[in-house]
Amino acid sequence: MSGGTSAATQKRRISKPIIVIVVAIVIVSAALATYFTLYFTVNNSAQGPRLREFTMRLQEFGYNGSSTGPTITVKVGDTVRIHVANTGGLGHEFMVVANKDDSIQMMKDIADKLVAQGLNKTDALAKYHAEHEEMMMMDMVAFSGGVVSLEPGENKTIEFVANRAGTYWYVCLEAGGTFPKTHAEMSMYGQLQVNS
Ligand SMILES: [Cu+2]
Repeated sequence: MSGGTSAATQKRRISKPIIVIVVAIVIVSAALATYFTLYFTVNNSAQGPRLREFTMRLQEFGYNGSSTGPTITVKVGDTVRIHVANTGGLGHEFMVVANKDDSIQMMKDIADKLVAQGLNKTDALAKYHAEHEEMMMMDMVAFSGGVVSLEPGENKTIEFVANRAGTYWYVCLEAGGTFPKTHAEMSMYGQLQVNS
């Protein structure tokens, strides 16, 4: 008789923890479902800042196999990460500027000045390069971090925060192989649209 009682007690002792475990699993599952629903809602929201990634292959003279590059469209506050590869045979750069025509004109003026000085092409190009570096250090680049120079075969990544709305441009103002013309004058540019 005592044997039967102890078996029933054992049954009750086993079933209680099982109920606790099942309830715990249900609570944890509900919490996880809520968390992931919220997580994806927040991350897919068009309102908040996002990380936007792009790939640009640079070659003579353009991007991803075309002449002028594709328009990059982002929103104010987005972090823009661009994987840049130089698949061409010349040195190139990827630089985001506020005004394409002003930037080209600035470098054209420098090139013309060096030509007028009667320097040979190698010396002129070296001086052009030095002056261009100086421009890049100053305020030619529209967003901090929005510039990179690449030798043939190099891959680099740039990242910047598009913190102001407007129409910007990416250009290559290198002049190797084209001096006194810049690569931008050979269609090496594209638009960056930052929407508010
Ligand atoms: Cu170039």
